[in-house]
Order: sequence, then structure tokens, then C-alpha cells
Amino acid sequence: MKDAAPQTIFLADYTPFPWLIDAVSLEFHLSPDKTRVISKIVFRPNPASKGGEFFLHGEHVTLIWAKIDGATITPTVTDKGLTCAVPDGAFTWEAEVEIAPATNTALEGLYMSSGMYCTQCEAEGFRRITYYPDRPDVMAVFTVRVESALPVLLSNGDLVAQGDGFAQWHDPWPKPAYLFALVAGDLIATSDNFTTMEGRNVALNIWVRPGDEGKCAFGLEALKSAMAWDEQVYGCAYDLDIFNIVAVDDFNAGAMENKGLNIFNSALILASPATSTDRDFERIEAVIAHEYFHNWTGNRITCRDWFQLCLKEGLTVFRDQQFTGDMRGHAVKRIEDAILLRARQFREDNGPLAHPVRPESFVEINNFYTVTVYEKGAELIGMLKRLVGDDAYARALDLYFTRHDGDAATIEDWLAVFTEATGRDLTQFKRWYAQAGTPRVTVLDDFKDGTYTIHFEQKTNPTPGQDEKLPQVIPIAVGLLNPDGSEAVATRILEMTQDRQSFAFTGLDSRPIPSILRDFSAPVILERDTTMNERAFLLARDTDPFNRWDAGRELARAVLRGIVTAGTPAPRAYLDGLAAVLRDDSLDPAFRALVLSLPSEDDTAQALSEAGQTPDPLAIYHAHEALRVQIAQHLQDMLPRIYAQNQVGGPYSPDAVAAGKRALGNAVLAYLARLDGGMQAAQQYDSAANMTQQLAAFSCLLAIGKGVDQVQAFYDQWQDDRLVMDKWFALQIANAAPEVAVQTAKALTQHALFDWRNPNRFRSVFGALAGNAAGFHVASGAGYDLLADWLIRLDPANPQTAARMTAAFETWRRYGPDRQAGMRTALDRIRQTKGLSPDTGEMVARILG
Ligand code: B3K
Ligand code: ZN
Repeated sequence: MKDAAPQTIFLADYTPFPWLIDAVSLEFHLSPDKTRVISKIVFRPNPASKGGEFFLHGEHVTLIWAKIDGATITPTVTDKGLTCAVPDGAFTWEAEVEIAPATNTALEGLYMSSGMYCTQCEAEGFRRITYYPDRPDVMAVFTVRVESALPVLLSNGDLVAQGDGFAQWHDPWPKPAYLFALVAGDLIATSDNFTTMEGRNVALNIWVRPGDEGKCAFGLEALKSAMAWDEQVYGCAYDLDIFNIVAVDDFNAGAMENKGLNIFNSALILASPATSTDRDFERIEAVIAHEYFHNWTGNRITCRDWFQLCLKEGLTVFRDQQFTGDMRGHAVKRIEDAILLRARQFREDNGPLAHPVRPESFVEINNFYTVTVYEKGAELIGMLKRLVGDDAYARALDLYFTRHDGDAATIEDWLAVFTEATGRDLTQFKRWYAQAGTPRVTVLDDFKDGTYTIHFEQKTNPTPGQDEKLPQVIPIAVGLLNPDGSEAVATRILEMTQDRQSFAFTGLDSRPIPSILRDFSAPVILERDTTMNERAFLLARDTDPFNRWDAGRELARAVLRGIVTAGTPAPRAYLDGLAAVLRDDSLDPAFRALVLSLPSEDDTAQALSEAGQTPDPLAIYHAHEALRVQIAQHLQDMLPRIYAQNQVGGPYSPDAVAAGKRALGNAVLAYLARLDGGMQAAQQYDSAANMTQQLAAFSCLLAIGKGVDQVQAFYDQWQDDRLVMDKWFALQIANAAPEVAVQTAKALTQHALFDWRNPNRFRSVFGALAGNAAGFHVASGAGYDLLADWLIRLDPANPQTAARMTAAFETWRRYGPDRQAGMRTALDRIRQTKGLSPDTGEMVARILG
């Protein structure tokens, strides 16, 4: 075997695989160190191909024997796969390989987690199971026989035979290898069923380890809601007689949509009021829906190659966002999505890791499961829907499902159905898929003789490999308000297609106040010089909930910048604006909680750096804290009343109304803690009847430097619950004061429960540290050193998770020379590590640029 250097793969180089597969059968003899996999694959020439070498991917597999049409052969084997001579026509490939799931710490392919066998094959994990053309455009019907003494043996599709020590599964739907799954373990099912609109009765099971069976009820309800919703809204029905979900403790991603056998990170499926917060419930519901929706957008119609990842991910995120909006309210959901997009995707899009929604090259595709592909990808679907209208969107989707069912499709296929269904030329829209970077839209306006004109200018900064940007089509939803708050012009979509473009509104009595980019109609940064008063007016009066919230957000950003740069306290107009929203009981409590929340410290750092200043994370931390205190003092008369009004009695329910009240109560609690030294929070901690209340109180105490007793009490109460302990690790670090955050993280890595091989636990420590901006960027550089030490340690065991976490350094260029040097040193140290994985190597190289 020889080591191949990491290779860059290009979209432009795509060629179809020279063979098609009629059928695959796999036989697994499970054993921790010596699992045997016997495969039989029927190949025939692919008429769409010009031919080529017969190459099967295979990594970390030991070939025992191989045969073609029954005759033993000796292929040429490398550490990436094998080649051999094959007959001209159809032929049958057979092979036996040995793999060692127990030592597979990368958590890709077949591995073990808490005594169970499980798989993760997306994107390229199947090649660690057996030799195979491991690419999404090779779709085949799989039959799988699993042999093991373990009681529960699962794979994709329908169970066709079962006996002592074996089970046989058949999946009638052709699928790429990345959707293959196998699970074997001592598992317990919580079951239900669902009858589809086509009359199919589907058995639903959530499989968990003994002890967790009490945490499945919510997941089953969410699954049924998702199944019903997809029928009602998209006309998509489920297509097998069984749908299994398995909870796994050690998992790199959130969950995986394997056909008929979804595998979930246990953090995203197990739910109970005592152990899960409202946010956990909402997220679990969304992820269950997301993976379920993939059955049509991802599985029935898959991707031709991994460059098309956004075809399934952007669309499926968009669908899960619609679902959550329908379940829990669109206004709040849109704000939450915009917060995430701006915090994480804008940051990515404006740094060294910026890449198009459809990238053009990669070394390791796992590095491209990003907020850009997922969340910006979803925004592109939302923009398309806005541009063509709801009816046309529905027609285009119908066409997509009928035309491409069973295909491995491309973005070109996707856009073609829209063009066909609507007659619209989408050539310019396609730039959204190809150009990286967040467009900045600058706004000027004037008013003369009853005509109000808005002038827009768009500009996208250069991103790695893309110096020049062309104008994109941007749907800008605009409404105009009269000075008395009434609507002068209802929301309308302005389609910006040029670098500079003006839009006029005629027949107005007086100069209106514009509300621009309503509902966050495009993933752009709006730049408009405006007054505090105008923002305060929109915060008080805008009829569009997104823009109403955003006006408050913009005010807060300006106030924070003022505190950091000039020590200017928050102006009254802002504080009064907050007070008015808070006391307005006609407003949804969840919305009011969002208005009370401040932008992140990272957001302030980004804003300062865009304004040409060097952010000092410690000064930013103190500015945020000062603003919290000032807000608390300004609102102090009403805080106790709002807190009391938003306590939810009775049995816990995770529904949006109850969760919204708790969100507001807990937002208020955080301000109260700045006034009463945490008295109310300590009381709430003691009387908390659910994890939402307990955790919120715990965070409030930690954030004001208290909570020593609660750290111990929480530990004593929850030490046996892995998922709750993840919260315990994370919260202590996330809320630690800047000067002790690294020390806290370091101490926790010495804790007996710090299992660094478990991705959830690793992220609970280092994700929290990276998220504590002032702590991570502490001037000594200790944060950088600690993270680098642990990434170097994690990389050989689990390159995928290590690589993803190097993104903590992506903002290094924003900071002053000392911090830059500290981060460079850390990145160089990672880069120079002997045997560094291609995954982490690619990330470090891109970050350093
Ligand atoms: N498709 C999977 C992601 C797999 C991650 C691979 N590194 C989950 C999802 O998006 O639904
Ligand atoms: Zn997905």
C-alpha cells in the first residue's frame, strides 16, 4: 500500500461512473475487531459513460478475497481502493473484507458506540465498509443480511427474514451508498404507527439503549407531525412499511437520513422535560422533520456529486424551517433563523473559509457541510419562492418530484424546473450558487413632490479565489410607513438586478419611513445611515415583525459600538424603545424575549472590524455587560411584574406558547440577576420543575460570577445523564469570566467525565470555549494554545470533528497583531503536526489563506 497525497477534486471534472449496478447484496458477520463483510454486486456498462478504469473505493478495509463471475482475481490495492481488469459486458463482483468497528474512532463507516454497532456513511464512509463505487450517482437496490448474537439487527428498507442470530433486510428503493445504514445492539423500541395518504400503514420505531426509553414520546409525535405536514404541504408520502430511528451517543453530526433507518445523535432525539430545554425540544422536532423530509429531497432525488450538496441540504433546511414556522409561528422562527445566519454564515462568508453555496473544489467534502451550504442554501430557496410566488413554487416542486424521482440531480436540474414552470430566466439567479460572500446593499433615499425614491447599490467583497463579483438578483421586500405609524405602502418586493438601482413610490402625502428587507427577504447586509429616532420608531411601530425586531437589533449594535469606542452610555430612546416592547402584553412573549436579547460579542467584534477598528474582546465583553446593567436598571420597575406574569404553571409542555413565556421570563431573569445579585435566579434554580427553568437559572448565576453551589448540586443531580452533563460542561465555560474561562476549560478536561473521544463532550468544552469570545481571545494566547493542543490530540482519532472545530480560528485576521500572532502560531503548530489528517490540513490551509 502507498500513501496518496490529499487530492483536490473539481466540479468541472465530473464524469459518470462507467458501470451501473443492478443489485447489491451484503452479508455482515459482526465482531468488534474482525467484522467480515461479504459483498456481491452486479455491474453492467453505463451507456452514459465513455468507459474508464474499474476502480472501487475502499479505505481501512482488508481484502480477504475477490472474484469476478466466480473466478478468483488479484486486484491492485492501494490505501484508497482497488482496480482490476473486468469483462466487457455485465459481470458479478464478489469480495470478502475484514474491518474493525471497535477501533474505528473516526465514527465514519461501521463503528461501535456504547456497545452497539452503527454506521455513518455520508459523505464517503461506505468505502470503510467494503469496496464499492462510493459516489452518490451510483444508485442500487440493497439486500443486507446481518449476523450477530445481539438482539436487535437493523438495516435499510423492509425486514424480509429473521431468525436466530440473523436478520435480512431489503430496500426496494435504489440508493447511493451514503444512505446505507446498519445498527446492531441491545436496544428498546418505542413504537407507533402512521397511515399515509396513500393508505400505507407505517410502523414507526425509535430505538434507544435501555434506560432511555422514557425519552422517545416527543420524537414520535414530532415524526408523525412531519409525515403529515409533508403530505399536506408538498404532497410527499412515505414509501416503506417501516421507519426506524436509532439514538447513538457517539456521532459526528446531528443526525442522518439513511433510507428507512435514520440514525440520530442522541442529543437530537432523546427528550424529556426534566432533561431537555425548550430549545432542545424545538431543535429535536426540527431535526426529526429535517431527516424525514430528506426521504424525498435527498433520498428519492439525490445529488449527482457532492458539489450539489446544497440541492438536498438547502432545500431540506428550507422545508424544515417552513415546518417549524407552521408549528410554532413564522415571525419568531424567521428571526431565529436570521440570528443564526448572521452569526455563523455571515461570519463564514466574510472570512477565509468563504465558499459558494455550490463549491467548485474540495479536498475533504466533510469540510463543506457548512452553514453556507445549509443555511445560505436554504435562503436561496426562500428567495426563489419569493421571486416566483407561492403558486409557481408549488408547480415547480411538483415538476421536480415527478421529473427527477430516482435521479441523482444537479442545481441545473433544479433551476430548470423553475424556468419551465414559470417561464423565468434564472441565469442571473444562478450566481447565488456560484459567488461566495455576502452582498452589501447600501441604501440612500429622497423625497420630492410626493415621490419617494430609494437608491440601492450592491457590492460583494472579494472572497478566496473570487476577486470580481457580478451583481446578483436580490428580492428586497419594502414597506413604507407614515409618520403616525399607519401603512403608506404595503410590502412589495423590489427586484434588484443591477449594481445600482432606484425604485420610486409616487403619490405620497409626506415623506414616509421605509421598512427595508422585511422578513429578511434576502441574505444580505443592509447598510443605511439612519438616525436613532428612525430606528426607535420602527422598533415601536413597524408592522413587519422581523424588521421591528431588527430595528431594535440595529440600535443595540450601534449602542454597543458607542460604548466600546467612546464609553457613551445607551441613549434614552433605545432604552425607552425596549421598555415599550417589553410592557406591551399584546406582543408574543417569544418575540419580546428576542427583542430583549443582545447581539453576540462576536457580532460586535465583526461590526468594529468592518468599521476599520481592531476589536478588543475584553472591552467588548465589558461593554456588553455594562449595557445589560444599564438595561436592567432602566427596566427595573417592570421586570418583577413581567417575570411573574411569565411563569408557566401546571404540567410541562414544550409548545410554542408555553416556551415563549418561559423564554421571556428567563430573559427577564438575566436582567434581574444584574440587580439582585442572583437572588431570584437562585430561587428559580431551587424550585425549577423542568430543565428549561433549571438551566436558565444556572446560566444567570454563572454569568454574574455566582453559582458555585449550583455547579456541585447540578453535578450531583445529573452526573449519570450524559446529555445533561454536556450542558454542565458547556455552561460553566460559556459563562466563565474572561480571565478564568481557559482555566475553567482546562480543569474540566481533567474531569473524570471528560471523554474527549465523544464528539458531544468534546464540543461541550471546546465549542463553549470558542464561543466565549473574551475568554478564548484572552491576551495571553492561552485559549489558542489549549484549543490547538486538543485539536492535535483529537485529529488522529476523529479528523472530521477536529477539522470542523478549527473554524474557531477563522476570524484571526480581525484582531490586533498579538492575537493574530497567537492564532497563527496555534494554526502553524496544527499544520506542522506529523500525520495531520487531510481534513484538518485543508481547514488550516484555508484559514491561513
Ligand atoms: N446529511 C447529514 C449530514 C451528514 C454529515 C456528514 N459529514 C445530516 C443532514 O443534513 O440531514
Ligand atoms: Zn440534511
